[in-house]
Amino acid sequence: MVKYWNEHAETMSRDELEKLQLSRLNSTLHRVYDHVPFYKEQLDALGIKPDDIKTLDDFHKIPFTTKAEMQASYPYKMFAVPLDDIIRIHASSGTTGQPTVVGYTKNDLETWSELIARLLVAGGVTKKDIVQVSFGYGLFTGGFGLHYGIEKIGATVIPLSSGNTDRQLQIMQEFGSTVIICTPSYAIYLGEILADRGIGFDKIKLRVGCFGAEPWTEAMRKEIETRLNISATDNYGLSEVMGPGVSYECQAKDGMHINEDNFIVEIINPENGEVLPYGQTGELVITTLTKEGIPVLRYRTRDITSLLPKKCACGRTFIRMTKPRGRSDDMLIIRGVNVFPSQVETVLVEMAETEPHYELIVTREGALDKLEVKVELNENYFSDEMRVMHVLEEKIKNRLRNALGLTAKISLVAPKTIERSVGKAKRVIDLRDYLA
Ligand code: DLL
Repeated sequence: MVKYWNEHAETMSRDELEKLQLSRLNSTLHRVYDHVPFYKEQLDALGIKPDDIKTLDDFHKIPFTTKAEMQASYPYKMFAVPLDDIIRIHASSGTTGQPTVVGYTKNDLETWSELIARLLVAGGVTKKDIVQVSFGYGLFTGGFGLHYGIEKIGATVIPLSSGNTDRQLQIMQEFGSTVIICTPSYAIYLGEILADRGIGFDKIKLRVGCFGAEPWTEAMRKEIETRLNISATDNYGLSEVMGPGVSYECQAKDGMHINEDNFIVEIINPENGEVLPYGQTGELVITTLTKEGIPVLRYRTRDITSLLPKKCACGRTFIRMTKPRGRSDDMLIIRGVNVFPSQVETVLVEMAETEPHYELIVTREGALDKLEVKVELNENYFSDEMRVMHVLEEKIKNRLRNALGLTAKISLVAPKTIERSVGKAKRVIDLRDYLA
C-alpha cells in the first residue's frame, strides 16, 4: 500500500520544516501587509513591519485574528488578491452568526487538492477506489473540497452530495463504492439504515471511511467501523483557514497530523491568550503559510485540542493534534461544571441499551442550570414496563454522573425518534438565554 501522498513533505526534518515555515511566513506577512488593510492597521498599531518577524518567537508578537473580525469583513474585505484572481467562493455555515466568506485562487485550489490527497492516502484510499462523497456540495467546503483531492489521486469520485439516504445506499450497492466520505454522525445513520433494510456486508464493497467536520469520539469510531465494516479515519479543517485538509489521521489513528508546511499551529489559553507548551489542552490557533486568496494570521479556531510532538509510527514528521473535543463555544458550563457533548457521547456509545443519538437540553430554574439528556433507546431494550425503564434511567444517570461530575435528568425516548442529520449533528439546545 502507498504510505504517503507526498513523502518529501510529510516526512521532512523539523529543521527543514522550520526554515520553510519562516520563509513562507515572510511572504504571507508581506502579502497581507500590502493588500489587506485590516492586517496593515493591526501591524502598524504595534509598529511591526513584515521583515521584523525573523524567528518563530517573534511570530508571537502578531495579534490574533478572531471569527468576529472575519465576520465584520463580510464579504470580501479580508481578500488579499483582486476578485479577478479568485476562482472559487465558499462560506462557513453561519450557525454562529454572519457567515464568513472565503475565496480561493487557482494556486489555492491546487494546494487544497494536494492536502486532501494526503489525507485520503493516509486513510488508506488508493487510485483503485470508488469514493462516494456524501458531504454537501455547495458553499460548505466539505463536498467540493474533498472532490478535487479524490480526482488528484486518480480514484473514481461519485459526487452524490448529502441527503436521500435510501439513494445513498442504492448507489453504494450498485456502483460498488469502496470509500465513504461524510460526517461521522451521518455514517452512523447510514449504518443504521443499512441494518434496517437488511442489506448485508456481502451486498456492499465499502472498506474505508474518511470522516470529519464535527467532533466524534473513539467510542463512535468503533461503532462506525462495526456498523459499516470499514476502517474509519478522522480529518479536520475549517472554512476560514481552508476547509478540510488542515489535519488528518494516519493508520495509527492516534492524533491528526497537521500539514505544517502549510500552517503554523499554536495552542493558547482561551481565557488570556497565553501560548501553552506542547501537550497542554487549549484553543487551536492557525496561521496559513501558502494561501493567496485569504491568508489568515493567528486565527483563533475556538477548537479545543492539544498538540502531540512525539514522532508517529507512520514516519510522518508533522506534529499531531488530538481529536478536538468540540469548540470552546460548544462547551456548556452547568452549575460551574464544564461539559462537552463528547463526554456524554462516550458514555452512551459504550452502553448496549442506548443508541449514539442524543440531545442535551439546558434550561434554568431560578438561578440553577439544569441539564436534560435525551437518550434514544436501542430497539432490543425498549420496554413498556415502567419499572424496567426506570432502572435503565438510573443506570444512565449514574454513569453520566461519574463521567461529568454532575447529575442530569435522563429522558428516554423511543428508537428512531431523535432527528437524524445528513450533515453536522446538532446535539445541544441551550435555552438559558431565552429563559433569562
Ligand atoms: O467543517 C470543514 C471540513 C469539512 C472538515 C469536511 C472536515 C471534513 P466549517 O463548516 O467551517 O468547515 O466548520 C469548521 O468544524 O472549527 C470544528 O469546530 C469542526 N470540525 C471540523 N472537522 C472536525 C473534526 C468544515 N475532524 C468547524 N473533529 C471546526 C472535530 C471538527 N471538529
